[in-house]
Amino acid sequence: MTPFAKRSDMVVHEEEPFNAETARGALAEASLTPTAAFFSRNHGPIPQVDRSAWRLRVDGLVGERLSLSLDELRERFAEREVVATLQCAGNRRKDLLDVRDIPGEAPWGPGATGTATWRGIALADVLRAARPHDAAEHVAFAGHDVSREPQPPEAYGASIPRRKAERPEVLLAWEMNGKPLPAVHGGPVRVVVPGFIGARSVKWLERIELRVQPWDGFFQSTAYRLLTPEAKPAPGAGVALGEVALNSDILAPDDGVRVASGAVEVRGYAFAGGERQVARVDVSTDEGTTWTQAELLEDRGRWAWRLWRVELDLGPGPHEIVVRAWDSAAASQPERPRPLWNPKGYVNNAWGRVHVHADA
Ligand SMILES: Nc1nc2c(c(=O)[nH]1)N[C@H]1C(S)=C(S)[C@@H](COP(=O)(O)O)O[C@H]1N2
Ligand SMILES: [Mo]
Repeated sequence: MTPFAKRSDMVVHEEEPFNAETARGALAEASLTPTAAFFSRNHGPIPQVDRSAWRLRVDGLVGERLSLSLDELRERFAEREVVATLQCAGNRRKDLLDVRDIPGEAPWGPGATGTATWRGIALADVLRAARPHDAAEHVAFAGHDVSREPQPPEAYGASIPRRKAERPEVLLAWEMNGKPLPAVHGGPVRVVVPGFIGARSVKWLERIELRVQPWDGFFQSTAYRLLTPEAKPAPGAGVALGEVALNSDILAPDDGVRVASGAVEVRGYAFAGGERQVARVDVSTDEGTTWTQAELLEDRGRWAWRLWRVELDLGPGPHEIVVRAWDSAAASQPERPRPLWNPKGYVNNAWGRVHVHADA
């Protein structure tokens, strides 16, 4: 049995702390990922937080410090719902590992991403009540769970720029897909930062701190930063990851399968990240010499990925199918993972690629 009420088709990378990704085929099934199939990325043990005793504190550079229970948050602030894609910066790391080893990081495949309906309140409304000082440029989130990755161990935390934190789409969420947020996804309350890497959507939220500088904990200062290939992770080294880079992948048919030759339906996702939108998705079976445009499926709003489909005519024999997306800034994806390799294995957004064999 897969723990945390997850489906048995999850790809479990680690039992403790629990780390599991969605199977490629399961992602292709629907534009909203069922909670039981949604990936879970944890840097420490899942804490059990008592809902009735839980309080959210807001402090740092504020005119008024707050300490609010779940009921008080519900009463004081208007509820909001956002459909948003979460994508881990380590999504598709496996293809970087195939280039060069990345010790200590799990070989996440295509399924460290998913899209859900999140319900709660706007972080912006809570910040307004705390009256931030003008000097506060960053909003930090401290979680309850303690990770043993940093030495000494520390509670998980992260921050986002205040200009993003004050946007209406950033939520303090207590529901996922219409149900109370499960503990494994950060219940009772987590942050959801649409358009940003998953690591900024802090689970088991306990405290919000308004700051001049970004959060100085390990997961903001040292992890989740894009380093040059030669660099070693160190506080402040490299680029702190925020907005998700444009990405797309093929979800069906699965890599390595046999299909019947003739008309083959190919499906996948594309996600633009930041405030950009998916503009076009192209699929090729000849290494990108010629391309076929895919049909973009249901639009779930500006913070959600687009699933897409295209029908290809595959003759008998082996085929390599590749995909690339274009976003509203006319940016596209790099062809190969090799030049993207970095010491922690983040942001692999090379063309999606599967190999299939068409039977006569
Ligand atoms: N408190 C806390 N928040 C966290 C994490 C964590 O380990 N602890 N992992 C982060 C990372 S790296 C990702 S990708 C997302 C994953 O969210 P999920 O487990 O709900 O899919 O949560 C983020 N928030
Ligand atoms: Mo992540």
